Amino acid sequence: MAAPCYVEMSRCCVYLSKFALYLLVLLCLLCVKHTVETPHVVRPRGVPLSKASLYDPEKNFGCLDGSNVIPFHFVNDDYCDCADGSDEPGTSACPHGFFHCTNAGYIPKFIPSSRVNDGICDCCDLSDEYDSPARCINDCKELGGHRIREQKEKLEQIQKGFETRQLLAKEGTEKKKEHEEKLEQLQQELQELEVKKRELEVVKKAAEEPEKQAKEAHEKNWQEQKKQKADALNKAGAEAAFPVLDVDGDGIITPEELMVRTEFDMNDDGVITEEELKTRFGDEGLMDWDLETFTETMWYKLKYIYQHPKDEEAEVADDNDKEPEPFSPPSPSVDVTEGDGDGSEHALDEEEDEDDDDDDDDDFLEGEDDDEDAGDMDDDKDGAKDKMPEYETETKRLIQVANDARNAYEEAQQQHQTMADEIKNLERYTKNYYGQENEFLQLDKQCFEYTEREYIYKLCLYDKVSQRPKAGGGETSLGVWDKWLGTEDNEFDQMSFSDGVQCWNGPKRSAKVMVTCGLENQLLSASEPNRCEYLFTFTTPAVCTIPTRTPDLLHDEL
Ligand code: MAN
Repeated sequence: MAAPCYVEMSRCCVYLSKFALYLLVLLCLLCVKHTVETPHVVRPRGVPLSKASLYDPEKNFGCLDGSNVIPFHFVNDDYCDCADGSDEPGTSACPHGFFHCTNAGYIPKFIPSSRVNDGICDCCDLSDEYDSPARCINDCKELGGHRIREQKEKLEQIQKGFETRQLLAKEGTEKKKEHEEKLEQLQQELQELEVKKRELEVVKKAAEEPEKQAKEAHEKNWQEQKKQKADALNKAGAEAAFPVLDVDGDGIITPEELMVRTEFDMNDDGVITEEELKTRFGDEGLMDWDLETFTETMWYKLKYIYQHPKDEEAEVADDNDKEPEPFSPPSPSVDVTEGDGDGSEHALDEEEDEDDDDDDDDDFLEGEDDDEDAGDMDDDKDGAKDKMPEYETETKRLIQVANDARNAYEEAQQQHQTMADEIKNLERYTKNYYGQENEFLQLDKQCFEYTEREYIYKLCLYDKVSQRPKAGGGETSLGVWDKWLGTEDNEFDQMSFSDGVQCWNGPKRSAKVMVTCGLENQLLSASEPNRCEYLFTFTTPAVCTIPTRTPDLLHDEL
């Protein structure tokens, strides 16, 4: 590169007298091309404004790294005297030096000294190519204008985001207050409800005891009636069968008389042996019976096999091939369903039995025939399942009182549960941190999705993060809400979610969400930088703050 005239002059200065030196330096200072960078602050070429004071033409120059002290006219003489290149800020003489472009109207910058006058314009103000054939246009103003427009747009965005954040904060604070008041009120009500619930439980227990007793008494009475009825039916059956079986009419049924009954013939050979009687009826089959003992004992064994003559006739008329039907005794002469005369019990009615599937609600008021036992077999045989009579008026009243007490208690219990759930839900607003001004409260539990190549990711703030395959399939938990991971400058820098589904042969899944200012709440990206560790970016106006410093370029360096 051709050395400029001032360099030659500088080199000569070394050999001239002190006077001549100062004179020359003065002349050099007058050379605009050599030293004056801007009309405002005089400083050697390539020196930034911030370091101008270190280059005092009235003094020797101390290399900025302290490596040397040289006469000031050695500065920018195209000869490298300082190890850090600070004596040659405006030439390419020093390998480690830097040239500063002021780039008035745009961004000032440093370039390596080697790029000075290398034929390529690195500075938009062209100051790096002051002695080169490079033909460039100074476009600093245009670039600066463009940048200012960009900065303004950015500022407007930040301003808008900040306004939304202020709105979020306002609404969040109102909501928080609302939640706190509601929580306090519900906690108070819950205490009152607990007292009420305990009282209602006492009332319920007090009402259930007499109800239980009355129902048990009623049921006991009913069981007794059923037994009486069964006994009566049994007696009637025995009395009807006895004269038939007592063939000689002497008042005693003997084994020989039983042997004439074909229905007792086990092997259908027409002959009934003692052995057959014994097999059918045990030892009793070989004993003699009068009416009383027959009714009490033998009839029970015999009645299911015995065929009354009337039945036999009907059978013959009906169908000879049919299997013999068991004996149906005539109805007892005593109407056992009759109550104690106060009209509170209703007569048994087969039709009513068909309504056995009464509503549960009525079960308290109407008896249920759910207690059939062996003693009721007579009834069963007839298909006449008796239904327990209605409860008496007083019992009904006691049941009603107990029902009301139960309902009131259950209602209080239900209210208690609902209230406890609501309290639990509201308590999360006191546990979670939504910011000094509650700017994040409105985002609580709000969910956002991001779809990438393989998965659909879902982020629910203060709740969970999950992943589900795009092709279909279940959700995998990538973590539940853990905490904010803040920095000194930004408490809402990242969200942390942990304790997700365990990775096969690996850790439990976890996720971090980087949060930045944006006009919309939006999940912008999702990735898995390490296996089962997920990274998201999320924008929200909730973190948009007005910068304390306006962007640099709005203030150009003088
Ligand atoms: C699933 C997904 C992936 C994860 C693997 C680990 O395929 O949850 O994100 O890397 O499991 O086995």
